[in-house]
Amino acid sequence: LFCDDVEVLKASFLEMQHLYQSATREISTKLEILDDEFQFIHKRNPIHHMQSRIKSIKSIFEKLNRKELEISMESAKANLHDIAGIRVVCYYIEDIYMIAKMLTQQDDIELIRETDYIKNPKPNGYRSLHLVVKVPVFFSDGKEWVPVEIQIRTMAMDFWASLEHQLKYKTIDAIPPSVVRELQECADTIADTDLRMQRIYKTIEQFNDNAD
Ligand code: 0O2
Repeated sequence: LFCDDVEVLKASFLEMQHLYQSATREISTKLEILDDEFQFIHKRNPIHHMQSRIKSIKSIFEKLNRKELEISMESAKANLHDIAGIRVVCYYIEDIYMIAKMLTQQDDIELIRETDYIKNPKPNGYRSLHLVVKVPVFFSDGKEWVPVEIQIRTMAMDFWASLEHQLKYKTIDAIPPSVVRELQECADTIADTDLRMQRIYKTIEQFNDNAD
């Protein structure tokens, strides 16, 4: 690339970053409002914490390259749905579906794709609910619908995914089959514990309702 090309690329990346950051802020605010309302009504928060990130220019280009797509900002905008990402970590499994439903029901949100890796975990054991939604971002000269990938999972699912991600990143070679199996087993144990914790929560809730 020539110097001028690099400068043009940098400028268009900054513009794109601003666009996706604005979309992320909109979705985060919507989620915070839902979390606050739930706390007000039910006296507990469904969301433990949220993280958001904009994909770096390096990983955008790596992904385009991997998918054998044209390497340009236009191509990234047209082909990648996960330039902006929000991870929503919930307390219980049922909170995940409730948050997803309350968000996608809003009339300025367009649901593009839903992948349920909780009902259908990935072969390695990965679990999360993935949504791709589009949200309108308004600027001085018009509006643009911007896609955001939302990963919704429990704290337990997040614990597994974070460690597995780190292990994958640290392993130079392919992970040995025995370790793959052990990771799957850990994911199953964690999923089972998630269900047990939810049952405990329901029991306590019932107990409190009966005491009222
Ligand atoms: P990062 O750094 O987290 O962003 P797509 O090409 O996007 O249409 P893709 O890439 O198959 O389809 O999307 P998928 O599998 O639905 O979800 C991609 C993201 O989910 C990943 O982003 C991870 O964040 C997370 N994820 C998916 N599978 C796994 C897994 O097996 N383990 C862990 N730890 N996370 C997973 P990136 O871009 O890979 O990375």
